[in-house]
Amino acid sequence: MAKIALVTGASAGFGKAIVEQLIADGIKVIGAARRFEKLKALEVTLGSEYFYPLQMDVSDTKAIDLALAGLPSQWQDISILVNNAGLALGLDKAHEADFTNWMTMINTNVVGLIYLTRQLLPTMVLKDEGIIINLGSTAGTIPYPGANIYGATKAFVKQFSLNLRADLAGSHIRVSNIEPGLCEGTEFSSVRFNGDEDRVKALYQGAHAIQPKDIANTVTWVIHQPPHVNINRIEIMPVSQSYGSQPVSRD
Ligand code: 8X3
Repeated sequence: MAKIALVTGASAGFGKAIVEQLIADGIKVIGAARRFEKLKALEVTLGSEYFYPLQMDVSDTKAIDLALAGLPSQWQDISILVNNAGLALGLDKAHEADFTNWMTMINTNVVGLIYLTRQLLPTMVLKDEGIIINLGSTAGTIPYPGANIYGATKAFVKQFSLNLRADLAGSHIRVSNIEPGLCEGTEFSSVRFNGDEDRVKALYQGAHAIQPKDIANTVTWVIHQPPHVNINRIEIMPVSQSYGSQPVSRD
């Protein structure tokens, strides 16, 4: 029997690439996203035997409940959860940032992720089988100006992933946090910069950034580790990106 994965943010970017690669590996995938028409188009390409489109806004816990309750019985046995949905909004300093944007990031990157995990975890524990892969970010470890709440949500995701490992001690359920740095080929920066495509273009110019396929490769590599191996965290950057020195402001 093919395993069933649920991937959030499946309509584009990392999520879409992860869906495609999991299916190529023989895993059946429930692709969850807000934009149902994009999921339906994916279903046409991938086939309804292996792909189930699920309209779900992860920032809305009631929508998560409704979406899960409506899953056909043959799609309910989810043993792989890829918490990919997430976003950054703006790069403004904390004293200038839009508080609504902060709440949207918290509701999507944190509340949605923990709620969906909490909903699926009991069955995994009951069966003593499952893998949860969270999409964190280098921003969850490395501070930078303007990352304020985005980075904080990803720090939360990192620590939640590690704390899940602590809670699941003695079980065979695996948990990993994948932490990408600069990535292109997704809507991430366009969303962050509110559609300012010149700014997006400038960010990626000559950077040879990580591509969605690289993240999909990482996710499938994590899944295909032997059952006794847990990859706790993976920090992944393009070669062009590195660490910087700590700035010192002087009088
Ligand atoms: C994406 C990486 O550097 O834009 O999470 O925060 S970064």
